[in-house]
Amino acid sequence: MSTDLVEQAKKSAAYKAVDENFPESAKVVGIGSGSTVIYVAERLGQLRNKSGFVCIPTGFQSKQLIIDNGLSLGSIEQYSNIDIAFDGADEVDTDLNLIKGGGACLFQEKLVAIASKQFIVVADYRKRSPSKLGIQWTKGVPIEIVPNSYAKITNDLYDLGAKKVILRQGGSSKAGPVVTDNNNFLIDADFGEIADPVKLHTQIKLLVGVVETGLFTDITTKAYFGEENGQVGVLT
Ligand code: ABF
Repeated sequence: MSTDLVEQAKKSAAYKAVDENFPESAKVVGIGSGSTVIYVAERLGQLRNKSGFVCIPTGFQSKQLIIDNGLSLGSIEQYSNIDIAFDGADEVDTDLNLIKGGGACLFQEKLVAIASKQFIVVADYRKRSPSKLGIQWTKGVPIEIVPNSYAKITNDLYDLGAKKVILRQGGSSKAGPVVTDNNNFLIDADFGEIADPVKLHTQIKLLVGVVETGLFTDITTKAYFGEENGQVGVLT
C-alpha cells in the first residue's frame, strides 16, 4: 500500500468535505485530531473569510493546527454551540457509527462532536467498514478511564465479553500508561465485531470509572472517504 496514495486519499476527502459542507455563515467550527484533519485545517486556512469564524480544538495537536493555519482559536468553554465540526475516525460502519480514540483525544472529540450541529468525518478508504465496527479497526474500543479504576474496569470489560483488554502504554515518556489531556488512562478493549454499538457503549459507560468510550453513535452527519482510485465516497 503506497503512503502517497493514502495521503492523497486523506487530502481529497478533507478538501471535498470542507468544500461541500462549510457554510459561509459558520461562526464556530470544531477541528478534530489525527492526520486527516490536517488537510481540513489547511483548506479552512485557504478561505477568504478565515478570520470570520473561531475554531474549537479537540486537543493539543488540533490547537497547533488551528494556530499554524492562521485560524482563530477558541475553546469549548467559550463556545458550546458549534456550527460544524470535522474529525477523523479509526473506523466507520455503514450506519455512520464510529470507533475513535486511537489518537487518545476521544473525550474532547466527543464533547466537540455532540456540541456541533453538523459533524463531518474525513477518512481514507482503510477506515470504511463493509458492515459493522470491529472489522477494519482491530485494536479494540478505546475507553478513557479514571486511573485507579483500571484493574476493576479491566475485569468488568471481560465480563461484558471483551476478548482482550489492554491498558494503553507508551505515553510521551514512553514508560508506563498513556496519560490523556485530562490526566486519565486509556484502555483498548477488543470485542471483535460489534453487533450493537449503542448497547455496548451504554454498558461500558455505566462502569464506575469510565469517563467516555470511543464509540460514537448517532452523532455523525456524513462521512467522506478518499478512495484508492482518487475519487471521494460520501456516506450519509
Ligand atoms: C482522531 O484521530 C481519533 O479519534 C482517531 O483515532 C484518529 C484518526 O486519525 P487519522 O486521521 O490519522 O486516521 O480523530
